[in-house]
Amino acid sequence: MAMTKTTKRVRPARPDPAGQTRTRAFRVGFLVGAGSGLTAATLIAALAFAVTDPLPAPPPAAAAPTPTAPAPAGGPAVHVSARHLGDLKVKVEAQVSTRTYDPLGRASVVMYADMVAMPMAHRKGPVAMAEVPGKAGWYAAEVVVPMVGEYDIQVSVQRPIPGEAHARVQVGAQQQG
Ligand SMILES: [Cu+2]
Repeated sequence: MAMTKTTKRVRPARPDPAGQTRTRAFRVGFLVGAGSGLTAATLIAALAFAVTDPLPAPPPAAAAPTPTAPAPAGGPAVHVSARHLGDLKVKVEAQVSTRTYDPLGRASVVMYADMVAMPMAHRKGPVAMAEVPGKAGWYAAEVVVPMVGEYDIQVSVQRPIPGEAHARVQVGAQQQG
């Protein structure tokens, strides 16, 4: 029985969305205003401002997200461990948390198993991962792979914030009878 535990974090790079949206909204407001009059421009600009920036705007220099920010930039932190249970069975566990290390419950989490030596030949998944009772932010699933070998386990968080991580597991030969 082989046992592998690996962890990897994936943080999709994303530009500051709040700042960009605000700039774009103003640009649209000015463009429309030039064509249809000052009143419309004022209305649209005011509306865009109200929609994109309901909270008092922080100074532009404060680029770092604060704990009170409405939505954290970047995906969740995902830690994956995969364990060979015997025969061709693999148990996969994933710990999912926000960027501020709060457990992420009620997330939609799936996993895939792909043989490293035979990519995509008999990839399994998506297999839904269920929340582990009493362990906030933990998700688990069991999967039966078609043959012995090394597998790449991919865990994908779909909602509320997308993110993924991988782990490798060696599925050993079955015991001879
Ligand atoms: Cu194979």
